[in-house]
Amino acid sequence: IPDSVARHHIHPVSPNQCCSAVIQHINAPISDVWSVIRRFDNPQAYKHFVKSCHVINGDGNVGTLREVHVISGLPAARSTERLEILDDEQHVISFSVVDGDHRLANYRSVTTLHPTPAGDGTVVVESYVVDIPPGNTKEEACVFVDTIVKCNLQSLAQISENKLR
Ligand code: A8S
Repeated sequence: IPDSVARHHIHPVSPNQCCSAVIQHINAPISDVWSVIRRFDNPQAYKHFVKSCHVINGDGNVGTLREVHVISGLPAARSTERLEILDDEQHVISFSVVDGDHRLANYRSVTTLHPTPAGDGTVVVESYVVDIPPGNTKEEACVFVDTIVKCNLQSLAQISENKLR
C-alpha cells in the first residue's frame, strides 16, 4: 500500500474494537470531491442519514464541534463530533464521536482522497475504528458501520460527478 494510505489508515485497535475501510472510486477531480467533504459544518450535503447539523463551537478548523441529528428509523437520534484533521494540501479529513445517544462509542474515521493514475478521477479511502457495542459481534458492528459509510461515499460520488464545470 502507498505511504499516503498507510500513514492515515493504519489504526491502533483494542480487542473490544473493530476497524474497517471502504473505498470508493469517483469520476470527478479531487478538487470537486474535496470541496464537498471538507465542509465539517455541512455533512448533510452528502450524508443522507443526517437530518440537520449545527456547529457548537469552532470555526471549521481542527477542534470544531458539531451536533448532528439523524433521520428517524435509526438506532440513534444525535451525535456530537469533533474535527480531528483537516488537511487541504494532502486532502485528509478526520472526525471523532465524542457524545450522543447512539451505540458507536469512540468512533473515529479518517477519509483521504487520492488522484487516479490518469489524473481525472478520485479514489476515496475512508477507514474507521469503533468500540464493539455490548451484545454485538465484531462482524455485526462492522457490517452496520460499513453500510452507513458505503451509502455516504456513493452519495458523495453522485454529487461530485454531477457538479457543473
Ligand atoms: C459518518 C459515519 C457514521 C455515522 C453514524 C457511522 C450515525 O450518524 C448514524 C447512525 C448511528 O446509529 C450512529 O460519517 C450515528 O457519519 C447514521 C448517529 C453516529
